[in-house]
Amino acid sequence: MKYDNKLSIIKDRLETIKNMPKMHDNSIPKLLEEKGFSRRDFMKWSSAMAVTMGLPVTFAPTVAKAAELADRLPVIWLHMAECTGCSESLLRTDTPTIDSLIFDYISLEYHETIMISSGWQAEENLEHAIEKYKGQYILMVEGGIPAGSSEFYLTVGPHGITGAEHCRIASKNAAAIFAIGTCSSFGGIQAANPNPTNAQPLSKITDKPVINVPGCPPSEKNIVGNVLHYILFGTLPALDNYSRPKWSYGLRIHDLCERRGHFDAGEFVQQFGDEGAKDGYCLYKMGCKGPYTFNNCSRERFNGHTSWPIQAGHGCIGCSEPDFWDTMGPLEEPLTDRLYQSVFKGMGSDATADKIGIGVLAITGVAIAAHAAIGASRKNKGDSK
Ligand code: FSX
Ligand code: SF4
Ligand code: F3S
Repeated sequence: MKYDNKLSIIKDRLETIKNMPKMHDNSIPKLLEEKGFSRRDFMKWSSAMAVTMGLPVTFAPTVAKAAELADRLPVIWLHMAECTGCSESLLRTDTPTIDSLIFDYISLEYHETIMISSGWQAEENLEHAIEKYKGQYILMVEGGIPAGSSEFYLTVGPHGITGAEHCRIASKNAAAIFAIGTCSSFGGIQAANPNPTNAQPLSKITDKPVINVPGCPPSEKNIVGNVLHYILFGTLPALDNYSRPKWSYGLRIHDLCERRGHFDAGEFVQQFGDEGAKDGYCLYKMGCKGPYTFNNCSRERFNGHTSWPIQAGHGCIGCSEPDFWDTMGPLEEPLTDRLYQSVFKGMGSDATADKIGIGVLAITGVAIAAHAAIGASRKNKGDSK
């Protein structure tokens, strides 16, 4: 019943989008076919996307339809202070491929990394896209944004407009705004202490609602999934208290980690390259921050579901959490009681339930540390690992 209702809302919305002008002559099934993907591959991808977004697999045909309409919604993508890893993550999208998705299908009206134009022409393209698609375009911003009296640290284009001003102008008439990556969502590495350029998250620059899609970088599934989610629903998804969509950031890395059984059994890697590492033991003692980090990497992985940090043998560094550069270091050591102190230091009498939740998580972290120590001492008794 719950989903019947959703489905009829989505059907109406897709019908409306269908009546919007097409940006391309070709259809996505045809483009995919030309690139060697069968209809079956496309439907498989649509099923996977539906499940990723927390929808029943029966929504696959609806997700496929939404993907087919992805050229109706123009996207403007701005770059601020960052490494371009977020764009790279999208360009590595498994299916649809980089070509079919970016160049051939999603109507990417402006993207400084991949567009051909530069200088005055690029500026004009941006102004034109903002004007032409007023109230219709999706704005995606990558990177932290120098703000206040430090705005001048980031200027864009021949007019020397600041990045913050670009964001303010572009966000004004956007239909939906996504902060792509941890830098845009929370400030990122340039906002790490002492934050010399006063880099800020996008949500501090615009007063319009921003959906955060953090990760350094976020996975291609979370970027594409959020576009599809917007096409399907046209409304803000359910968000956590850091404005992250719950469908992608609702669980901790630790909850679905493939090494979790080893954690529970107290089997830990003690040193990179040791026997435990070869046997896929838990990386907690090597500094894994999976117990404190909310993201879906353990379920979705990267690069076409090929691998992810923990599978590759390094702990999670907590890259989708606010201020992780300051609060999750050193990267290759457990946090033990340090997070516990820092969380409670910042918690005044106005602490929200979510902050308390994090406090509880931190206490869990201490328990985890104790568990890890106990597990290791047990293990170490008869085992040199
Ligand atoms: Fe880089 Fe994007 Fe990290 Fe930041 O990613 S991968 S520094 S989140 O803004 O380019
Ligand atoms: Fe996985 Fe890290 Fe949790 Fe170990 S501590 S189970 S490696 S997320
Ligand atoms: Fe980042 Fe941890 Fe995933 S480091 S990519 S949130 S496994």
